[in-house]
Formats: sequence, C-alpha cells, structure tokens
Amino acid sequence: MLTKEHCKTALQERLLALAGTSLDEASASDKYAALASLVRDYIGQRWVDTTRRYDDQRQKQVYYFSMEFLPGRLLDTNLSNLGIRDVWREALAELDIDYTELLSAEHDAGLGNGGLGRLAACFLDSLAALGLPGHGCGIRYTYGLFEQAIVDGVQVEKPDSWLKDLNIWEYRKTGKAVLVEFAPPLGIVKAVPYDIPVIGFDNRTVNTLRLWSAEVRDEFCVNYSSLGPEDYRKLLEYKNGVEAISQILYPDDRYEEGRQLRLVQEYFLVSAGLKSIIRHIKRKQGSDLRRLADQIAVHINDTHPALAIPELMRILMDEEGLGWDEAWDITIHTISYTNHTVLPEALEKWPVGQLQSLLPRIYEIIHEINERFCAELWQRYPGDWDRIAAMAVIADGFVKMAHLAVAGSYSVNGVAALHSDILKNDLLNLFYQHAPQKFNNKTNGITHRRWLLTANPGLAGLITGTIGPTWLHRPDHLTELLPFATSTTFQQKLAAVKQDRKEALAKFIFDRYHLALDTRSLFDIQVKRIHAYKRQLLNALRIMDLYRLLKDNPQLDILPRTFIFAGKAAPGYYLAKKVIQLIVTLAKQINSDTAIQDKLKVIFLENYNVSLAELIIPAADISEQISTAGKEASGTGNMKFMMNGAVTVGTLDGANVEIREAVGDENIVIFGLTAEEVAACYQTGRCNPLTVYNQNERIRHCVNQLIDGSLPVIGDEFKPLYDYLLHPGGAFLELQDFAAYLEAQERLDRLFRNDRARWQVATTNIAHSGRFSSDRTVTEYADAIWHIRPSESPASL
Ligand code: DL6
Repeated sequence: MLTKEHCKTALQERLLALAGTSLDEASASDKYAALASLVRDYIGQRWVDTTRRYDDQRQKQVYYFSMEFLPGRLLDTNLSNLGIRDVWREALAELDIDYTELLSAEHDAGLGNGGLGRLAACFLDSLAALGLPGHGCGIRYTYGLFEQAIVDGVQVEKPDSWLKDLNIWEYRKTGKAVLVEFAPPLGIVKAVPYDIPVIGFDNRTVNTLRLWSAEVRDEFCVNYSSLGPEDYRKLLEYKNGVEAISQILYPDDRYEEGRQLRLVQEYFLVSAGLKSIIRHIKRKQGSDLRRLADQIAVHINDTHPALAIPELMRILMDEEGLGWDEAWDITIHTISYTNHTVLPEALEKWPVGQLQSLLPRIYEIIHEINERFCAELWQRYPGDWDRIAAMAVIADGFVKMAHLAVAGSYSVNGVAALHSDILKNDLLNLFYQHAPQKFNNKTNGITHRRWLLTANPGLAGLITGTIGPTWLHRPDHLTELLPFATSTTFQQKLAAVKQDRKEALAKFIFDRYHLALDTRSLFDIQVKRIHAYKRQLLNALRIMDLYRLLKDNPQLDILPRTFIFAGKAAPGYYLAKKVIQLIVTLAKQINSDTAIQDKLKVIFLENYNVSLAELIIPAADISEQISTAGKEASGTGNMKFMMNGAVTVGTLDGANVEIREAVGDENIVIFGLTAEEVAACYQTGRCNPLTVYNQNERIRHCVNQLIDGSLPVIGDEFKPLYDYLLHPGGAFLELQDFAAYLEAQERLDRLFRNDRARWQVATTNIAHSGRFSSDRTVTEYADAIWHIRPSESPASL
C-alpha cells in the first residue's frame, strides 16, 4: 500500500538520483521526470506478467496498425489507471508542488492529425482497461504534428520536436529490431522498436504500444576516408533516406508533396510490425503458421497500413514457403479494416509505377491479387465490365488502397451507423453487393477515463458522489444519473462544476492572450481540425451576422456568448488557413468594440492538441458539430462534449445521429439538410448557393462583409472565401444551411434562458454518454471482429 510518506521520500530520492538535485532546486521538468520514472518502476512487473500470461495462455491477440496515435500526455492517466493518483496528489501538495504545473512539464505526444489518431489512443486505453490482449503498432516520428502559432493573424507552423527531452515512457528494444527491405537505392533499413506501456485501469493488465524508428543497418559501418566522392554521395543519400523515414508525421489532406516518403513510411510500418509479430508467434507457438488467423488479428486503421495485405502474403509465401491459396486464406482471415472517411481526396491511391519501383515484389503480389479478384468477379458477373473495372484493385494506372483493403480482409467497418450505411449504399456499394457479410458498423467511442475522470475530476467526483463508482468500469451505468436530471441540488452542483471549469479556461486565456472573458457568458465552442466540410466558416458567418445585429441594435436581448475556436489547418490547405485568418480578424474586431457591451467575445486558441482539449471541453456550454451531413464519418469531439455536459448543436451527421437517438430530440439541437438531401443537392446540381444568396438578404449581407470593407483587413484578404461560398456546386452547402443554423441558435438561446431546463439537458447528455465510451466500442470489435477475450476477470468493484 503506497502512502503519502512513501511518495514524498521516493520523489526526493529519485530527484537526487536522476537530476542530482534537491527538491528546492528542482524544476517542474525534473519533478515530472522523477515522478514518471517512479511510475515506470510500478509497472515493470505487471508488464512482464501480462506478456507472459498472454503467451502462456496462448491467447489470441489483436494488433492495431495505425500510422497515427495521439495519446497526449501520459503521466496523469497512468497514475489514475494505477489507482495512485490521489495519494500522489496529496503527497505533492504536502511538498508544495503544484500537480497541474508538474503535469504540464510533459510534452504532449502528438503523433496524429486528429480524430483517427485519437481514436487509436482511446482504443488502446480501453483494450487495457478491459484486460484484452491488444497492442498498438505505429511509427515513432521524430517530429509530431506541427506546432501551430498565429502570427499577424495567420497560421504558421513550427516543428514539434517532442523527443528533444527524454521520452520517459518509451523503452528502446534494440534486440527486437527487424530489417525492412526496399528496392535500391533505399535498400535495407533497420526498424528499431520503442515500446510504450499501456496501463489498464484498476487491473493488472499492461499492453504495449510499439512505435518503430528507422535506422541505418548495422553493416553501415565504413571507413569514410576510403570512399571516393561517388560512393560517399551514395552513402550519404542512403543515410539521409533512412533517417527521413520516421522523421515526420504527414499532415492530413495534402499528401501531394513527398508522397514517395509517405509510401515508404506505410510499408516500413507494416513490414516491421508483421515481421516482429510473426517472429514472436513462431518463438512462442512454433513455426506452423497455418493457424495464424486463430492466433492473431491484425486491424488496419484506415487504408494507410493496407500494404499489410501483400506484405503478409509475401512473408507467408516467400519466407515461410506456403502456396498462394494457403497464404491468401490466412491473410483474409487475419486482416480487418476500418474506413474513416468518404471524402474522395482522402481515399488513398498510389501510382503503379511508384509502387512497382519502390516495392517490386509487393507490387507483383498486388497485381496477382487484382488478377484473381477480377477473375472471381468475372465468374460472378460475366460480361459486366463496368462493374469489374469499378471494383478492380488496380485501375487507371493506380493501386486503389480501399479496394485492396476490402478485397484482402474479412471485415470492413464504418465508424458510425450513418457512415457505415453510406459505405454500404454508396462508396463501397459494389463491394457490399459482392460480399455483404464483410460489412459492419462499429460506432466510435472515447475513453471516459481520460475525457471525464482525469480531464474533469470535479464532474467525476460529483457523479461518483451521486451514483457511486460503478460507472468507472461500466460507463453504461451513467444512466443512473437520469433521476437526478431534475434535482435542484444536483443541478446546482453541476452548475458549480461547469463554472469552475469555465474559470480555469478563462484564466488560461487571460494568462496567455490577456483577454478577459465573462465566465457567465455561454461558452460556445468549436474545436477540431480546420476543414471545409466541418464548416467553421458557417460558424464564423453566424458570428458576423450576430455582430451586425448587435451593431444595429446594441440593446438587442441576447445571452452573452464567448465563441471559442481551436484547430490546425494542414499547412498546404489555403482555404482552411483563410478561415483561421477570418476568425482571428473577427476576434480582433469584436473584442475591441465597446459598443456591443461585452455581449460577444471571440477567441482562436493556438496549437490545439490533446492537453488543450482537456482544458477546453469541460468548460463548454455549447458544442458545435455542424459538418455537412454525410461528410463527417463519425466525430468523437461530439462525444467528449456531451460527456462533459455540453449541449450539442449539430447536423444529422456521423455520430450526432446516434447521440440524438440516445438523448432524445429535446436534449440536442439539430438543424440543416440531411445526408440524403445533401446527396440530392449535389446530384441534381439544384443547390446553387447563388440562389440562396440572391433570395435571402440577411445571408447576402453577411457574405458581402467578406469583401465590402467591413472587416479590418487591407485588400481582398477574404475574397477567396467569398468566391468559395458562391461557387456553384462547390462549397459544403454553408449557405443552404445558414438559415436553419440561425434558427437553431435561437432555440439554443431559449434553452439557456431556462436554467432548470438547461441543466436537465446537460445531465441527460452526461447520463447517456456511457454508450459512447470506447469500452463499448472495443468490446464490440473484440466480440464481433477480432474474437479475443479478456485474459483476466474484470476488476472487482
Ligand atoms: O473515426 C475517427 C475519425 C472520425 O471520427 C472522423 O469523423 C473522421 O473524419 C476521421 N477520419 C480521418 C480520415 N483520415 N483519413 N484517411 O481522419 O476519423
């Protein structure tokens, strides 16, 4: 049993040993490093035991392959999962150490762009919490997603060198390196794993996130002075080429530049991952791989790791000597695939020539997969050339990765009910017709441990004080809060928790930006990647509209609002960067205008990441989930906000649809075109934004502000946004949904004027958020896709 006294002594001893410093002299990073290294001590044995248990019991294990993992900071979560957070907090307080300050000394691990990477991190947390044998497999990028700063109103990017200080959570496993082979000039590359423990909540499970780093191979040891200039150049080229592989994480949406490196990264990940898994299986369970699909499941997170299919075929045939049919049977029973997007520009395809020259053997296998797949289709649909061409893995000079992923896996899932339906009925409809049994839905989820228990301890305490602690293991038990939704006492306590979080956020904003916020105003928040389909622009237009109304009538009776935005735009995504610039410009104009009596404030918070999200989300009154229906595969921010008692204003898109189902119409504010209406709009070409613009004066007035000199910018800064909005058939239907959005905001205003109703809605949202815990999602994957079982019985309560 760990006591405060133990903690205090241990910390001081560790500070001496690690940093050679006393407590008085130690910096926040010294204290962080000392505490984190103590946590390493606590988990070592459990980690070894977990691995042994899986091996001894010959348990089927799942490996979640993902080019992105977005874990954020780990110290707080790890302490909480180990059940020693409170004792440590108290001990630190007695040593006069500010816990929050100590936590912020940890660099936020940002090895992902957004939802896809964060989902992967939530899944790992849930796998461990549920005692399930499941591990992550990714790349140890030297630089995470860029750090965003706003300079002169525009986004600039700085490298995120998150490894510049020691990463205390990783264990370099030099002895477990494997070799990955590319065609010359790159040739053979050494892949070295760095393992990060993934600690289960209140149980004895510690799983592994294995991140691969590229290094020059050991034979690369030459006497430089003996080299001629040409050899020297080649050597340098090799070294630089290898080191580039795990150097940077590609920002979303814009893969054009340096696509070759991205392809190298994808193969590097899958080859290293599969080789090490197979080596482990052979060592522990013998060299007969014909039962591989009963021993492991390999899940590919989007198509980025889809080369796992030909790579597994290659290993089974070329290294293990199996024939094609046997290897194929094993492969398609081992690999499962999740699709995360329907946006055409995000669907990966690789030019044949590029794949062929970088990975000739892999290309040969893909070619054969395609030949056999097309032959199978020909048998089934003789003469139907159009269908076969549309389904081919290789077509028009490209390898289509989604087609490869569907053809080479036994399960294909979408990430929310609506999205899975779109896959079945639209994007992958021909594949669905061909093999309907593969298709299924697994609605996303988020870990309630990070997004409620540790991000919002006040709310977690209130919940536990009200319904007891069972929700920690069984988030579905949050529904026990429902009877308290109308309780005045509960509502008052909930209001106090929200107020506390709003003040914490306001303090952060004041300290960082010197902007004072009215914490009694409604915190109306949109935080996510900046992308046209997510429609931050629609939100900005609404703010412009409201500001104009207030300017015309400063006495206008509205509830004061603070609009908070955060999110990164891909560096090459011009329009998204313009949207940020617009928001920052609005902030400048509105925040300095005394005529509107502080009724509105706008702020764009720089460098959105997991840690910032943990500060922002608990403070939200309103959650903006306003994507064009049918475009957001699921969304997971929507779940984090509802879990923290915010009211969603959203379209019927992604998981919003299921959130509405869960909470009921009266506890969410839905507006706008449905996915079907949106599809019809695009198909018929009838939705010309100019029609709306010409017919609706209020909208016209708003859009015109982008170009008529109303905004404090010189020149035509926002003309591109104006053109985008009015481009026929272009835009994401911002103008078509604008009137409905304004009306939805009025509904929200009415709701928030009624204190009892507003806290009832908030409570109802929290109560139904258990359904959106990743524990539920991962259980569904484990039961229906991976067929894995917990290796220990669930923690006793
Ligand atoms: O499934 C996780 C997350 C969804 O919640 C978002 O709706 C979706 O946009 C995101 N998808 C991507 C796609 N990237 N690629 N390819 O990030 O996945």
